[in-house]
Amino acid sequence: MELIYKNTKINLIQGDITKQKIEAIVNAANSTLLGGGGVDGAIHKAGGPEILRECKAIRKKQGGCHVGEAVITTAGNLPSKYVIHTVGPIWRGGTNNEPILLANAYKNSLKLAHKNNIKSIAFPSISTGVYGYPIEKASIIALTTVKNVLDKISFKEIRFILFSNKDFNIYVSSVQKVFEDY
Ligand code: AR6
Repeated sequence: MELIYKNTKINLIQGDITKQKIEAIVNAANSTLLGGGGVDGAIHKAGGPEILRECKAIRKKQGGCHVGEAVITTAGNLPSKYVIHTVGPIWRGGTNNEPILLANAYKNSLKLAHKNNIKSIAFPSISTGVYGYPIEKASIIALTTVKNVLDKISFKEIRFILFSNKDFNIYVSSVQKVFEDY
């Protein structure tokens, strides 16, 4: 599914983020930046050791990555040029600042992309796997945050890569809610 908002193409695709031919992909990492399961594991596996090497260098310099923040590395053997690693919040019932922290993860990833002159970027559904964030709520935050950023910064394309058909359908219905007035 595709729509245009303020000159930026927003695309929802069911698929594997490691297969995307796009300037930058976003990783749903953890604060250690040392890899893990889910999309993080898939990115490191497909991208090769260069990504972990750069993550370790960032750890040395700044001690990892806080929840809601983002860092950038090479994409190694992936078809992209960069991986932006961000850390979403762990869902703890929703009253522990989870919505703001999740919005920050999207916002800071986009700001870092802009700083690096990246025009096209693909996101997975951050925090909705191992970290347990309910995807209906998370998708509204993801899309609202992107919409708010696009009111200030323009990109060529922002792609959401949803791993399952169920997740894809939830994002499609959230797009209709968030962009209904558009
Ligand atoms: N392409 C696109 N989406 C994927 C892929 C893929 N190849 N693989 C999984 N997903 P998760 P989180 C989806 O658990 O909840 C890691 O261990 C998945 O179906 O990867 O932010 C990190 O190291 C789900 O919808 O990330 C952290 O410790 C979404 O990606 C922790 O998990 C996010 O699920 C982060 O948890």
